[in-house]
Amino acid sequence: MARGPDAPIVANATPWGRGAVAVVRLSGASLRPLLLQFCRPKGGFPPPRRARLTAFFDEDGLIDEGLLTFFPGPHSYTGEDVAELGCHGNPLIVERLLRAAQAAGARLAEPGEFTRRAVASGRLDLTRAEAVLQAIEASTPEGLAIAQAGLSGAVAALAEGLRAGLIDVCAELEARLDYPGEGLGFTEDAAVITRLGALAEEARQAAEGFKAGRAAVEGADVALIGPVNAGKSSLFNALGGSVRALVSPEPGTTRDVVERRVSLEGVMIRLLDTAGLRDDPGPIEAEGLALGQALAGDADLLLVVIPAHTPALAAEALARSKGRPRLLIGNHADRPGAVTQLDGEALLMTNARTGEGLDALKAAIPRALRGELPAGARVMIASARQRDLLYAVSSSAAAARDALAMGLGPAVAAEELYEGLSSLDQLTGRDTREDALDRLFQRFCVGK
Ligand SMILES: Nc1nc2c(ncn2[C@@H]2O[C@H](COP(=O)(O)OP(=O)(O)OP(=O)(O)O)[C@@H](O)[C@H]2O)c(=O)[nH]1
Ligand SMILES: [Mg+2]
Repeated sequence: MARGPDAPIVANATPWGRGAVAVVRLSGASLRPLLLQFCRPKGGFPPPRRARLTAFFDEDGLIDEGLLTFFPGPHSYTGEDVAELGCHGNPLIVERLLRAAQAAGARLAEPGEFTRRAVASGRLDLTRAEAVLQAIEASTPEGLAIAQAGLSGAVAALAEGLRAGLIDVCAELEARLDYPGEGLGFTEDAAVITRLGALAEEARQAAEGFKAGRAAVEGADVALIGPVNAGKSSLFNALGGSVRALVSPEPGTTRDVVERRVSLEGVMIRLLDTAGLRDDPGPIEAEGLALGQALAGDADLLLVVIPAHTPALAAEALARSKGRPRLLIGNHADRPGAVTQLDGEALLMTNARTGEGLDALKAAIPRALRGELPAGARVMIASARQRDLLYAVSSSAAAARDALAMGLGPAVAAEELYEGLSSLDQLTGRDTREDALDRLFQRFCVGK
């Protein structure tokens, strides 16, 4: 079977399961003869991009009757010939179709391979390829809007704008290097320094939006932790709006990790209730504790529930959550002697029994997940890869600015800017290193 970069590949493009229709997709250099081995379109091969009623066959006979649509390269998703076979949505049919395509010479696609080919052929830049993944993953309308902006080139345009700015300054610096004696006619240092500062700030602000973007696209995991009887399960029930976890005055009520989905201000949250911490847990409780700690270890935000009337009991939970994104909640706010701060840090006061303080908590959670955004900032990115590269661009521009300000000369500043340009190249995939591509595309589903 052909294994070259444009060898024919095939995959199921729709979710496995039963439905009105399923779509099997193929891509490759010249698909027509391959398709005609197992597709019999009624009235001849369909014209480009027009669906035609087609019988699909294998050696056992008719597989199904469906629609064949042919997208000749280079004006297709991948830039190669692409075919979509629409059939009835039954996994038995889809499997037979996949086997027939393989018998005709296609191989099963790797995850993300269709989109990877689109990048390789220049049909998509990397920021748009990431937006494809986000458009599939988005769990809120805000997330979908970010993905769609990325698809229509918002991140690519940001990168192009930064690139144009950096190249402009580079040209200016190179001119000084070429004609060192001629001070006249060149932009004053101060103006270049201001320009570089603005570029550094633009890249930094775009990077800062990552937390908010990721929360909107992927949602977030939030775990309740704290000592036994702090009121974790009571808050879990109150945040979710109905009783899902057992609540009792007996310490060690929760053993398993209980989870539910809660949407707070447009952020889709997987809320986890965990077993309470205490010194002498029984063997089953200890296992529950270990499980809870493992899951809480991966959470995006920890809600540390402190019994405000006996805050000393929360020492372990506080130590465990130190340095992690967390909110300190003072529950049992109604109890005599309830403290409202701990180590100088104000507690978010709640009474899980009456619901007091709950609205403030519901507002604080999405705020913590989104992070602080500069006023009026537009969130554009939801990819950690893009965030890291934008920070790199920002620090290159800032380093070039500082080099000029300290009088280190245009050569040093220009060197920094070339670094920044190389980060931008990685952002859009102009300079596409294989390992970065591998990491990106393995997150895709097969068939995309
Ligand atoms: N007075 C008062 N009682 C509360 C408050 N929150 C919870 N309780 C009570 O405290 C007891 C323990 O509550 P849970 O929600 O089961 O506590 P937990 O942290 O989940 O405990 P474990 O599962 O054992 O770790 C129950 O009797 C609750 O009704 C509160 O804010 N004020
Ligand atoms: Mg509990």
